Amino acid sequence: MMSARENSTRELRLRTFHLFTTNNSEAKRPRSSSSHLRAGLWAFRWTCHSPARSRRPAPCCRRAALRPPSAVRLRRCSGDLCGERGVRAAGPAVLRCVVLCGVAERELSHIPVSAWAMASGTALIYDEAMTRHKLLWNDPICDIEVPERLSASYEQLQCYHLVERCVPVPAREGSEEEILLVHSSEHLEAAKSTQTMNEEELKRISGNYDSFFFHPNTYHCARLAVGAALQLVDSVMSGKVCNGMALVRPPGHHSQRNAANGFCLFNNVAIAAEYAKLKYGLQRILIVDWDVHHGQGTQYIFEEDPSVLYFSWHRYEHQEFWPSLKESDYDAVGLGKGKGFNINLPWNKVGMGNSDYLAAFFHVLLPVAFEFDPELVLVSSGYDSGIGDPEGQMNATPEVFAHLTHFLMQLAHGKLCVILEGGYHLKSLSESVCMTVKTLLRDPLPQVTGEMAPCLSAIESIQNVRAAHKPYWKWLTYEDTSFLHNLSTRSDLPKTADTNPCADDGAKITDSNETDKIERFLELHMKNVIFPVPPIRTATTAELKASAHLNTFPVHLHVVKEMDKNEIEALVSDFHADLVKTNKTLLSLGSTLTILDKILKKEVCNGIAESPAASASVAVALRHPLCFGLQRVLCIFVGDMHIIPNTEDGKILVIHICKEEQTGKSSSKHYIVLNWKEDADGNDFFSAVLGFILPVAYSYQPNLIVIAVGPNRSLGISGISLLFGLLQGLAESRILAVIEDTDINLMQSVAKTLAGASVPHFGVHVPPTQEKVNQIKMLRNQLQQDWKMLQCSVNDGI
Ligand code: Q9C
Ligand code: ZN
Repeated sequence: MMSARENSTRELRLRTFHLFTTNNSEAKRPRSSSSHLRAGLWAFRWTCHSPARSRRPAPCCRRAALRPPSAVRLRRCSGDLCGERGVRAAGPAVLRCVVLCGVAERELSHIPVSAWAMASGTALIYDEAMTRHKLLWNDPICDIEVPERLSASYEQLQCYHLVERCVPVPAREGSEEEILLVHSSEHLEAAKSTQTMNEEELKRISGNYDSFFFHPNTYHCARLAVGAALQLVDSVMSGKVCNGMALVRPPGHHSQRNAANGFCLFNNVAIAAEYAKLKYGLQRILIVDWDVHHGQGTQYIFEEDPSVLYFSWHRYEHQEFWPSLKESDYDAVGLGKGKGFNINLPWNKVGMGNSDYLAAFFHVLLPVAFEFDPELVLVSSGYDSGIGDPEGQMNATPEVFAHLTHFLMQLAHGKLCVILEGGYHLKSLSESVCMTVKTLLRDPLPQVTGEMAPCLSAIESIQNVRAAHKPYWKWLTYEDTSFLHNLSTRSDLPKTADTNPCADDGAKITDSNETDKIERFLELHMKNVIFPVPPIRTATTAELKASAHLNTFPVHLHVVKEMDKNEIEALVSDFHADLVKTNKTLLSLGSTLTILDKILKKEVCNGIAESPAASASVAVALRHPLCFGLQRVLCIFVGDMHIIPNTEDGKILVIHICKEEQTGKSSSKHYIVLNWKEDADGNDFFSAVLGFILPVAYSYQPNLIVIAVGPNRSLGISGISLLFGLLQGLAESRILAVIEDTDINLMQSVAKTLAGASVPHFGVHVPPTQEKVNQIKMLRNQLQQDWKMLQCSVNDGI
């Protein structure tokens, strides 16, 4: 282990030197006086484990101006380098040094926030050239796929200052060879031949396909769209960035081996997946298609391929909605070797909203995805599933896409490529794009709005897809899953044939009023949703930093000032002399309260405190006036916790995870006991986090989360880190960790996760035992009336 790390440091040093020398054409060696070098050295120091024994730190490193303004900025480096991946891990950090070197010298004197943010590594691909494909004639079916979809999204990104925080990556044309990875040469030639056609010919050939239009620029744009997706895959797989988004037109997911379809010419995401398999030898790729249409093109391409797991939810309405295919239903699970690797979640009603989408993630996609354990995640990112879209007619608001993105960032070490598909309400589309990119950049997430309860029809669809996939996925083994044949939506099917609201002019006028109304709604809504990001990510104390060896830890942790004993005593005295028994407890309580204070004042997002008596610390903190203004605090207790706060007024919800032997207590609405002992041979906790803890937490919508780890904990480091990683989506990321544990590795891992590193890899996934599943089932039955996001079937308790 040590030698791998040393190796990695050495390699990093060599490669860094190499980059300096090749990056600067005038000087063959790094100039010690150059700001480039200083910035590079800075990055080097922080990204490698060397505490600069041999060299004194450059004086500039000590200057505030050259420090990253928050832990956020360099955390990816830490994630990669602190992992147990040895030499291989050197790549990303080195490449990030290049990014830093790319900052112009004059900017370095007061380095802008954006420059440091680049180091966190989110690629953005946008090329105006892709706006040059457009509809030349009248066609009410295709007229929504406009160039402004791209430009409006980009302008909104500029508005939020997100563009400058991303790494700009140029698009390129996908080569013919690359297109042929998925498409037939007949299809390629047909597309190529349209470049020189006149309008009449274009119109004629467009008529050969369902819902497609050609423009003389279409072929070029479609090749750029393919190339953009491949550039994104290369940027992520090479470690240049950890994630990214490509804004492309035309979209891709309806396109098939031999046909254009549904505004799509080449299947950008499918080509990206084949390319990633070929070029990087990937064996497991997850494609998440959250566009409101079924990506039947993608389904056909990977139907028999177990190396690509395809998930799509889509407006279906019992096959009434386009493309109206039998094979878009939940029972299309894949073919041959690919059985189980195609997951369709059909929506049989319009108006699906935030809670329906979250329920689909909790009860279908995420557990499958964690069990699949992808090496790369691609998103067919259509925003026609968002509110106001004329095609989708759904109700999900932009911030839900932040949450969907955040969940997917917990997979594949954060390797996530988001590629645009549909989205036809310009305001809804561009706000949703912004929420996605903001999340990729690791800003804290806004709270999801709306009632947290999936609708009946959504639950029915979720139940059926779970039943269909039970034979293929271990986590479903002991779950009760039976098919539901009499769906509640069967009766309200339209009786008349006319389901197209665009058919008469009256409908069009109503539509445009509706569009304006949603636009005004979103203008206001986003003002309520977007909030200022605290300047510092993670707070901790000096003792902790030293004891957990966080000094050499590359993530920048903010050390809070210690209080002296008198100060703390004054602070604590009135309430709880009873709880605070030792001096040591008192001191640690001081730090806990200081960190909590900073979280609540929004000076930091989250913090980590060590305590010799975690349950006492938490009890005191929660009774402190600081917490009086909070409506809902979610407390997750792991291990033995002797003092349980009073949960009667509903302002505190406790989930207590402990070994089974130790408790006879029973669960109630605000005090939930989860007896869980992680399997020694593998990780089974993810199913409890995804299927139980997250649904309860999202139903509750806390303003603050306290996670306390006491003695005798029954979870391993990876389980606890997963909990931290996933719960960061809630409470605007306000998480206080209080840890009573001498396990330095746990401290480090929690600190890293809070600071924004991707969650560490879990052990082998093992299915939870029947006993464990039964416990979850019982809790679900008991609590799903109170915490409605737990609902995933209509059989019992509803
Ligand atoms: N009555 C994407 O969102 N609608 N494509 C056809 C025919 C086509 C959507 C309606 C919708 C295509 C990428
Ligand atoms: Zn779509």
